[in-house]
Amino acid sequence: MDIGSVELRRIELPLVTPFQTSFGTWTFRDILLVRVLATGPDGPVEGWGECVAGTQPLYSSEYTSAAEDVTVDHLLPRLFAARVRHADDVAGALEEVRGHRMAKAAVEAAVLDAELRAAGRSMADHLGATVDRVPVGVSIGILPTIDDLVATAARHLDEGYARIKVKIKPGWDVEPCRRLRAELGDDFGLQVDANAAYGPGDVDTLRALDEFGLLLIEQPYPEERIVDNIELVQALQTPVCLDETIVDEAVCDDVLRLGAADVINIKPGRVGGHLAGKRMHDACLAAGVPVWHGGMLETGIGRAPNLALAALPGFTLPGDISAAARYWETDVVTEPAVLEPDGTIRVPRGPGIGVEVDLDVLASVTTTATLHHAGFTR
Ligand code: NPG
Repeated sequence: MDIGSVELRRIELPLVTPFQTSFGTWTFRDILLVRVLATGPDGPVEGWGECVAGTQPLYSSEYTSAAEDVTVDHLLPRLFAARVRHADDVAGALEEVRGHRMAKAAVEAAVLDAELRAAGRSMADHLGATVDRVPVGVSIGILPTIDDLVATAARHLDEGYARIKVKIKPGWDVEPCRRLRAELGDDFGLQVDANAAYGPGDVDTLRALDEFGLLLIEQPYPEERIVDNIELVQALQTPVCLDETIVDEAVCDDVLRLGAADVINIKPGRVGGHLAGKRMHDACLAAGVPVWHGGMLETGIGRAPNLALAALPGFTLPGDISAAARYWETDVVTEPAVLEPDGTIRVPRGPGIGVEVDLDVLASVTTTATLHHAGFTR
C-alpha cells in the first residue's frame, strides 16, 4: 500500500445530552479525523482514524487543536519521509516525537483501516477477536440531582445496558451510590469514575463506597500518584482501576509489577493506538489482571475499531462503548452501533474498521478540512 495523501478533517457534533465529569461539562465534540488516501494492490483505498482528544486539555494534556498541529507539523512529515506502508511501522516512524499519543493513535488507526481494507480483512480478525458481540455499559455524567441520576440509570438498565458507570467527585459520591442501590437494587453492575478528583486525604470517603458492591472505582487519584494508588489498593475492598495513569505500555508494566491496580482500563487513544492496546491486553491477560475498554465519546469511526479490540478474551468487564443513540442524533457512519436486547453490541466484521463513513453527514458537520500530500515532503 502506497500512501499518497492524508486529509485532516475537524468536525463538530452536538451530544444528545450534556455530559459532566469532575473536570468539566461536554455539550458537543470537536473531533479531529484522519483520512489516509492510498493505493493498494487493487487500486485506490482509504482509511479512517478518529482522534479522541477533547477541545480543552482537561482529561489529559492533549487537546484537539494541538493534535491537529502536531499531526501537520511533526507526524505526517515523518510518516511520509519513512514511506510507511504498513500500520505496524507507524509507531516506529513517529517514535521520536514525544507524547501526543492520541494524535499518533489516530494516524495509526487510519493507516491500519486502509491497509486492512486493501487486504479485505477485518480489524476484529486482525486483532484476534474471539467473540462476535461484546457486553457494554453506559457512563452517566454528574447530574443536577440524585433523582435525575436514579431515573437515568433506571432508563439505561431498561434499555438493556449490562452495567452502569457513574461519574463521581467530592460531594457527589457516597449518596448517589447509596440511592442507586436502595432504589434499583443490588443485581446490576455498578462502577464509579473519579477522573482523578481525589487524593490520599480522601481514603475514608473512598472506603465508604465499599458497602455498595461496586465492580470497581476508576482513577481516584491524579495520573502520577502511583505509590498512593498502591496504598489505596490495599485500603479498599472495591477493586481499584487505573485509566489516566496508564499512558503507555511501560507504565502499564510498572503498574502490573507494583500491584498498583486491580483492573486496567484500555483506551487505544490514550496509549498510542489499537496495536499498543492489544499488546497491553496481552500483558494484562498474562498477569491475570482484568481489563475493560474505555470510551471517549467517539463517533462510529472511533467506536468500530474499539469494538474489535474489546472482543479480545481479556476484556472481561463491559466496556464504555454505548450505542450511537446514547451520544448522537445522527452518527457519521452508515450503520451506527445499536444495543442488542442482551446488553451487547455487534463487532463489525467487514473489511477494515467494518463501517462506512457517511460522507454527506460528515460534510454537514465539517468545520475545516486540509489535504497533505506525501510528495511534497519526500
Ligand atoms: O461512553 O464514550 C463514552 C464515555 C465514557 O465516561 C466516559 N469517558 O473519563 O473515561 C472517561 C470519560 C471521558 C469522556 C473522558 C470524554 C474524556 C473525554
